[in-house]
Amino acid sequence: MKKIIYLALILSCAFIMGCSPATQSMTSSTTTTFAGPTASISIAFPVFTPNSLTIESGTTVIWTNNDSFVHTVVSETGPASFNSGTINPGTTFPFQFTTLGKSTYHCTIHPSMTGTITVK
Ligand SMILES: [Cu+2]
Repeated sequence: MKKIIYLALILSCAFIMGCSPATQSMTSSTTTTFAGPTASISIAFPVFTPNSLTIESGTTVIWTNNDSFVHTVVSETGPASFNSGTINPGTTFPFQFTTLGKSTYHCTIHPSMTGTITVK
């Protein structure tokens, strides 16, 4: 009986290790459906790609962290105000733009990472 418990322990340890973030694909992300058009921006140090994006009002911009580092997306100037908080590797931050004009943003962890969203 003790052997069975010991074996179960080994198996559960192997299972937990197999599920650790280090072995997960960094490109994995959840699929979410948004109303209206969407646009995608990739986050990978040291840049946002594209770092300059023009969209129509009502578009939801989805930033995806394709990096192995944590990043943020925080508005700087312009009509849109947003703060993603921490975006972990492999996760996304969506924000719908409804006000016309040009907004700038940056990553608070890497201030040299900047971008602009222009809503027409
Ligand atoms: Cu960053």
